Parts: sequence; C-alpha cells; structure tokens
Amino acid sequence: MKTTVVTGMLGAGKTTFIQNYLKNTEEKTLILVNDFGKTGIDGELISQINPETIELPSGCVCCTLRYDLITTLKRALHEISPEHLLIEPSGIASVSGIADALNQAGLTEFTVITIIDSVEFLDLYQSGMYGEFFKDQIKNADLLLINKIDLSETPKIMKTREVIKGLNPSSIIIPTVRAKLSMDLPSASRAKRSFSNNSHLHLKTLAINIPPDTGKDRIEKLFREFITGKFGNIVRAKALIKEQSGSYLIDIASGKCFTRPLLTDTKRNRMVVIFEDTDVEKLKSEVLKWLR
Ligand SMILES: Nc1nc2c(ncn2[C@@H]2O[C@H](COP(=O)(O)OP(=O)(O)OP(=O)(O)O)[C@@H](O)[C@H]2O)c(=O)[nH]1
Ligand SMILES: [Mg+2]
Repeated sequence: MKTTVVTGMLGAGKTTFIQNYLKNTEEKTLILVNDFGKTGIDGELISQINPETIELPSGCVCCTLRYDLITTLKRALHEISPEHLLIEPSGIASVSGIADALNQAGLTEFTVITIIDSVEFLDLYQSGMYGEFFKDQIKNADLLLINKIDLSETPKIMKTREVIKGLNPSSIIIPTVRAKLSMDLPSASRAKRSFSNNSHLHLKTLAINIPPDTGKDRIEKLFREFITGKFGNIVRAKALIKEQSGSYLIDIASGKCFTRPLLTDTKRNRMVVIFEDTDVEKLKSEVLKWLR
C-alpha cells in the first residue's frame, strides 16, 4: 500500500489537491481527513468524490487525536485494504507529529507532499510568525507544490522557490494552479526527514450551524467583513450552504473569499472559523447576531 501525507498551511490547497488527484486515479484509495472544529467540512467535500473517506474532526491528529489516528488507521486498513492511503491533516498539524503517529501504526514508508500558498508564504515566513512550523512542513517534503500561481506574481513565486529550495534541496518542486499535478506521485521518499521538531500551531476554532434559509450572498458578505479585520484576526473560514440555486462552498484563503458549487447538496448549512487573538464567545455572539 502506498501512503501519502498531504500537508501545507491553512487554505494552501490540500483538499483541492486531493479532489483533483481522485478524479484521475483508478486506485482504491482511502482518505483520512482531519479538519478543524466539529463540522468536518473537508470530509464532506472529499467524500462527494470518494466514499472511502474517514473523518477525524475536532482536534489535531499530530497531538490530541494521535491515538485516534493510530486506532482508526489500524482498523480501516484491515477492513478496507486500500491500494493507496491518503492523509490530509489539518493545516496546523506538524509533519513530525503525524510521522510519529504513522510509525506507531506500523507505517514507516510514506511520501509527504507539502503545498505552499504562493500568495501568502513569503510574508508569513519572513514575519517569523510560523517559522519553525513551516520549516518542519518543508524540510520533510518529498514533493513541494508552489500553488495558486494564478493569484500570485512571478517575482514572488521565484523567491518562494528559492527559499524552499534552500530549506529542502532534495525535494521536487512544482508550480501549480489548483494543485494539479501532471506527473505521478513520487513513490519513494526523497526527503532527509528531521522529525525532532513537533511545532503544532495553536489557533482557535469556532463552529456554527447556519439557519437553513440563509443564502450564500449573506455568507459571502460576512466573510468579506471577516477579511477587513473587523471581527479580529480571522485566518481561515469555510462554510457549506444549500440554497435554491444549489449548494456551495464559500471560504476565505490567501486573504480572499472564494465561492464554488458543490457536486451534491450539502446535508447541513454550517461554518468553521479559525482565528487568533479574539475571544471565542465574543466572536460567536457577533456572528450569530449577523446571521439573525
Ligand atoms: N485561484 C486559485 N484558488 C485555489 C487554488 N488552489 C486552491 N484554491 C482555492 O483556495 C481555497 C482553499 O483551498 P483548500 O484546498 O480548501 O485548502 P486546504 O489546504 O485544504 O485548507 P484547510 O484544510 O482548511 O487547511 C479554496 O477556495 C480553493 O478553491 C489555486 O491554485 N488557485
Ligand atoms: Mg482542507
């Protein structure tokens, strides 16, 4: 069985990569996804394409959910016998923590794909805010995708390449749009792994059920307010909305709001918000007031 861990900062394009990858493979693939909050949005998005999807929502597989990851993996591998196991940890998980958990589950051979958001990477990296965390994701990668080049600028993309090449000279580096790969995944591990650094990021999460009669326009408007900083430092937000015209994913990534139609209707209108600084209860009451 091939095992691939798809890592990368919040909103870099991990789920998009998996969705595109699944469309072009015949392999029996088991996906294990660990999303933020209790809402499990990525699990629903991926299971619309691949029914063999297991969600570990709420918590982080590199630390609090490590035991759950190990037991779930052992059971699922036994029951499903996939040809390929693909894991999407949440954007705050450290590769080191995941690697430890995989080792404990008896999986010692795996490939790490790290997706870099070319719009935001340099600013975040140079600010030093997530320094060690980024380095851990980059140094342990076998394949690095410099993603969202359609939204970025050439000098920025070149500089990003230079920085990540410096951190991990042995990795394959590919610029991508929507994390689309036109090559096979590397089968053998190339990275000289350094699993010493278990630097998980600590951000806050808020999950909210959205009333069924809320249209997507209303959520897009709220998310644009989020981007202005009026509600505090919101790092990432995503919502699933079903309205008369169909169902949609609305999200904030790279400081922008995106809306995309879903393949099938969502079962429940909901959102998850990932943020720093602001108090959870305060943000919750402000969002609920907005939705009323
Ligand atoms: N324009 C553009 N949008 C992209 C690209 N890749 C991803 N996106 C969009 O960026 C947003 C975030 O992508 P996801 O695939 O959900 O990112 P993620 O890494 O899975 O996010 P988390 O799991 O929340 O950390 C979505 O709205 C995607 O449609 C790209 O190359 N170009
Ligand atoms: Mg995702």
